[in-house]
Amino acid sequence: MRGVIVALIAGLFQAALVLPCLGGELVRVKITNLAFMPASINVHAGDTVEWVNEDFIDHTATETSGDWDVAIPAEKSAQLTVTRAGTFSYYCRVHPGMTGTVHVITK
Ligand SMILES: [Cu+2]
Repeated sequence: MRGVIVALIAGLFQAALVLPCLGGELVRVKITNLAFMPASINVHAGDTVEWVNEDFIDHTATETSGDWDVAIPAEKSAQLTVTRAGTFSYYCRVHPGMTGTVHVITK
């Protein structure tokens, strides 16, 4: 019994340590008809951006200065957790006319 209580307390303590890291929100960007919707989003550092590709073709979300490059296969979604504050412009490598911006502010 005592072992169970110790394990419980240890579990709670661990959760308290881990939870602040999981506090980020999920912010969705839809891709439809060769466009990021919305094209511009505001998020907090620690949030996760999820691109949901509703097109039948592959896209990417490629940061202009090479900070990140996310492949988003046809009819699939892909996620990126942003950690650094700043304004990040991105485009699709396959369709350079597709552009978007992620504004990341600190919490
Ligand atoms: Cu594309």
